[in-house]
Amino acid sequence: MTLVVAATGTACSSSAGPSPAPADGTASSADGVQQITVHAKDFSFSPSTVTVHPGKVRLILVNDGGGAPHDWQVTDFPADFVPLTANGETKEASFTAPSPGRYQFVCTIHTKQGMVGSLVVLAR
Ligand SMILES: [Cu+2]
Repeated sequence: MTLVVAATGTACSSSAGPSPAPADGTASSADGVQQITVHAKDFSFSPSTVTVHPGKVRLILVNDGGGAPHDWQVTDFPADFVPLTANGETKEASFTAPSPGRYQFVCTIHTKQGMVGSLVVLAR
């Protein structure tokens, strides 16, 4: 009989496991990429404040209705943006969150209607 010894070291996962999607705008993390979903409805974002840490972020925009298309763009640093997303559609963009601070994001075609929000980057 051969005694099989696990050769992979500890079986301990370095991951704390998937955290449930927070409702407060704090990004969850998968494969080292922070992921956050922002809903656009009528002329507002929900959540209107998104909290991340420096590093890669995948931003998913869901248009929940109200008729108008919406996009999502950070205005305070260069970043990929989510292009116009029609009613019922979901689109995404990835960008790298910069040093800690508070940055603004907008729907570029509805900024005047107050369709703005805050991207808060916390220190690691
Ligand atoms: Cu909009």
